Amino acid sequence: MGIVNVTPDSFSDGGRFLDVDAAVAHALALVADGADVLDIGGESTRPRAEPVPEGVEIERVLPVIRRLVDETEVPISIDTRKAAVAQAAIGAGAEIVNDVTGCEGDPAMVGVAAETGAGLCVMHMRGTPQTMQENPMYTDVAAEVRCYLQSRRDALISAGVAKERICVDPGIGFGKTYEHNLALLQNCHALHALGCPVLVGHSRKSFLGKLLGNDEGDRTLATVGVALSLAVQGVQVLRVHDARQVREALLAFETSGGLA
Ligand code: PMM
Repeated sequence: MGIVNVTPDSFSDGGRFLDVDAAVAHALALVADGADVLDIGGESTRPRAEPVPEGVEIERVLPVIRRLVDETEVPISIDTRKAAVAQAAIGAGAEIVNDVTGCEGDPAMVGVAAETGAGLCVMHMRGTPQTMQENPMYTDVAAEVRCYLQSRRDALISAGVAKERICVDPGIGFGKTYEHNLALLQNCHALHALGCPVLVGHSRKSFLGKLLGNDEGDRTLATVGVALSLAVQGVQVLRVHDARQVREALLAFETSGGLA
C-alpha cells in the first residue's frame, strides 16, 4: 500500500503533494514502483496535529481520487476518520476505508462501511492524535491491542460489515512508546488469530530514528528491514512511502529463500 498524503503537515511528506497534479504524479509513481493499493489521506494524524474540517479534507482528496480512478487500475483507499469524507471518496471511486480510529471516531462510519460494502482497515489508537503520546501505558501492549482489534472486528460484523472486508492494524506510533512499537512489531504474527488480513504502517516513523540513534537521518533502509520481519510474520499489507525499495527487498528476500 503506497502512501499519498494530500496534507501540508504529515510527518514525512507533508506539503509535498498538496497540489492535485503533484499528488497524482506521486501516486502513479508509487504504482510504477510496485504499490498494489494507494492510500489517499487529506488530514495528518501525526502527534498533536490540528484536526481538519470535513469540507477541507474532501476538497483535498476528491480531485486526486477522481483522477486516479481514471488513470490507474489499483484500488484506492481513503485514509480518514470522518464518515462524510469516506462516503464522498467512495462515491468518487475509492474501494477501501482506512480509519485510524477503528471506526470509533465518527458514529456514522460503521454505517458507511456496512452500506457501501467498502473494504475497511480498523486500526488501534490510544486517545486522539492530540493526546495519544501523553504517557501511553499498557500492561501487555500486544495482548491489549489484539483484544481491541478483536472487539472492533466483532462489533463491525454485528453491524453488517462482512468479515472478508475487514483488515486489522496495530497502529504503530499511535499512543505507543518506542518499546510498545517494538513489542507490537515483534508480535504481529499473533494477529492472524483474528482471521483478517493484517496491515502495518511503520514506514519512516520516529521509532526508527530512535532505533538507529539518529533522529534526522534517512529511515528508508530501516523501513525495509522492518518490512522483511513483517513479511516473515505473514503480514499481508505494508503501508509504505518507499514502494520500490520495499518491493525490491521483498522480491530478493523471497527469491533467496527468506520466506521458505
Ligand atoms: N499511519 C499514519 C496514517 N494513517 N493508517 C493506518 N492504517 N496505519 C498507520 O500506521 C497509519 C495510517 C501516519 O502517518 P503517515 O500517513 O504520515 O505515514
